[in-house]
Amino acid sequence: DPRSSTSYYERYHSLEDIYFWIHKMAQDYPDMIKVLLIGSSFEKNPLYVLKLSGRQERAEKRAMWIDCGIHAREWISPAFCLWFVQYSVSFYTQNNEIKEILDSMDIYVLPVMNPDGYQYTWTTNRMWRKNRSVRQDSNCIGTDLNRNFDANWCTKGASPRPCEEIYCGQYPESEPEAVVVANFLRSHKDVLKLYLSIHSYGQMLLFPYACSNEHVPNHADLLQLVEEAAMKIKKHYRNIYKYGASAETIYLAPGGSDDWAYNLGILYSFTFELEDRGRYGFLLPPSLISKACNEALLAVKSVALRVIQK
Ligand code: ING
Ligand code: ZN
Repeated sequence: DPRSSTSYYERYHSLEDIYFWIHKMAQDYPDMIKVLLIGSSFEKNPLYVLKLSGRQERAEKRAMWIDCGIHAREWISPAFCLWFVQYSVSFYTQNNEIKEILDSMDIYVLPVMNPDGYQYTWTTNRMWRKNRSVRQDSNCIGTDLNRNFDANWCTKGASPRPCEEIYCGQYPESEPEAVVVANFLRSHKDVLKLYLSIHSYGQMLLFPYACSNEHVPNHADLLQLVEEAAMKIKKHYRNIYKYGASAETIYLAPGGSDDWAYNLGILYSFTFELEDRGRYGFLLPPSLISKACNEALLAVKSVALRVIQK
């Protein structure tokens, strides 16, 4: 069993390995983990969600969502989803914070939202970002899934040209991966209180809007949550994370999943950009996985606990 070595989570894993891990985790923790097949990618790779639940059943249980691997080359992102699931099930009894979170909210984790692209970064091109969808009217492949959601779709900060890295697709939700996620979020919107999307790199804790320079109505509230999370990271890991509304902290980016989730009514919606700040960029070495994941874990727990208190 590869997972009996603690270093399983300090390495990157192929898509095939991750699929194996998903089923093994569900077998090993049948009381806390259910596997949901929510759809499939352009190349028909399955999109699995792990539903994590605490052992204490409470009435009126809310839920949160975490997706990883929207962008193929951001390998630390799926590594974080694996790290998070493992942490949740193995520290549930020992860590009061994760217990409180899991007893209050079901956690839906999508470890690899862009499986085709992720696989392609393992076999062919390590720096691939988009999915791998093919169009009849262009030789270029792939749509940026984080420009394909219906939030000021394909305005400034996205491109209508299929050969570009930030290609928005033919229309909002033209891509199977985006539709599958959007449908899942739509059908669970009454229970979902928190949406998290994990990217790299840049060390930033971001919230809507990315698609406009407007401030959202609960801007101050969201700012307070990410400021607190960034302070905790600074204190525990002596590392600096920027935080704020995406458009003013990183750049204008229409069609992103967190803006769309926010507009759907999930008013605590975030995108976290994990380590680093550019030294290794997307090629973060395995020896830095644990620090990157522990920082992100601290931020996720901090934000989730605040949302529970609301
Ligand atoms: N960054 C994100 C991107 O898709 C972002 C930034 C955040 C866009 C929130 C939209 C919404 O460009 C990376 N690294 O992918
Ligand atoms: Zn990204």
